[in-house]
Amino acid sequence: MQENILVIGSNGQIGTELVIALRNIYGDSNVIACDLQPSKQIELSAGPFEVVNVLDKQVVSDVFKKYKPTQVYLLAALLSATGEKNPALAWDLNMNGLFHVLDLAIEFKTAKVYWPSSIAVFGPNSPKHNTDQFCVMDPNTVYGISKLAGERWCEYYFQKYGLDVRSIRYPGLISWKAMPGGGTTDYAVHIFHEALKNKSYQSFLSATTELPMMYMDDAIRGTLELMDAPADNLRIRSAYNFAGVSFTPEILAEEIKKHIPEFKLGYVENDPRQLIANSWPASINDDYARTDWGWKPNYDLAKITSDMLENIKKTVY
Ligand code: AKB
Repeated sequence: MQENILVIGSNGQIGTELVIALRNIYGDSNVIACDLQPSKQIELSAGPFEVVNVLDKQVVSDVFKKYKPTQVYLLAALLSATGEKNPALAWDLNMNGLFHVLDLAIEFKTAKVYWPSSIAVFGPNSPKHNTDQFCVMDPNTVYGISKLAGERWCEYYFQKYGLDVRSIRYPGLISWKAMPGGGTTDYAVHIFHEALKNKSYQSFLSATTELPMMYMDDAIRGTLELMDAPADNLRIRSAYNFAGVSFTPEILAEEIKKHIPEFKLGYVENDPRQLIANSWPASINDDYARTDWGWKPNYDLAKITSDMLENIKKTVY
């Protein structure tokens, strides 16, 4: 069967790499990138692009009508730090964007929908270590609240309407092709750029703040594996816990120093992102993903660090 795949939010950190990966599999013309404006990434200009504001349901509906997508990936969202600066917009975009896509997927009989959740669904009373799929969840950011509510709606649409919607709780994602925008885990990308440019970095998270992280190559592969998994194998229709590695700024700096011995890490105090990070787990239990669709990460911290430094050096500086 020919696939027609919409990626809404194609210019972001995940979208940029997902469009490239999907086009490699399904062909350039079968993957339609959609965002508020065309991408500056040359690689993304190989296939079709549509200007789409996911909050404008008529525009989204017109794109569904034009392409009759078999799969839709909805990535447009405001992340944790930006969401706290503009809670009303974060709630509106993260919730109504999702409703528009879920409702149109039913109307246009889209076979599969992908929507990302996040470790932000956990909160200060969730277990800190090896956090389970099912546990206390009391997110205290607008982003986390919207992701937890979105998960419940995804499961609701699956149960009530039979919509095949799939989701993952992403940890902080580390990548070099596109910068992250407005997250609490962004330090783990900025640090590589600053290490190469200035041999120093001021971290907005404290030395010992441990968070779950993952290399983008693993995240994209895991996402595509989940989307390819037989529906009957999937026990989770909210969003799967998904783990790569966990580390602190201090541990990451030690790894960078193996490549750049002069590298110095300093700390900015009282950054509002610290409070968000304090409310999130340090590590995640992803047994359901491993059992249901065979998830296994390939990148440990050493491999992430050498790959990031090598690629940023080659492409940016
Ligand atoms: C953020 O920091 O907001 C995101 C996330 C963990 O979902 N990277």
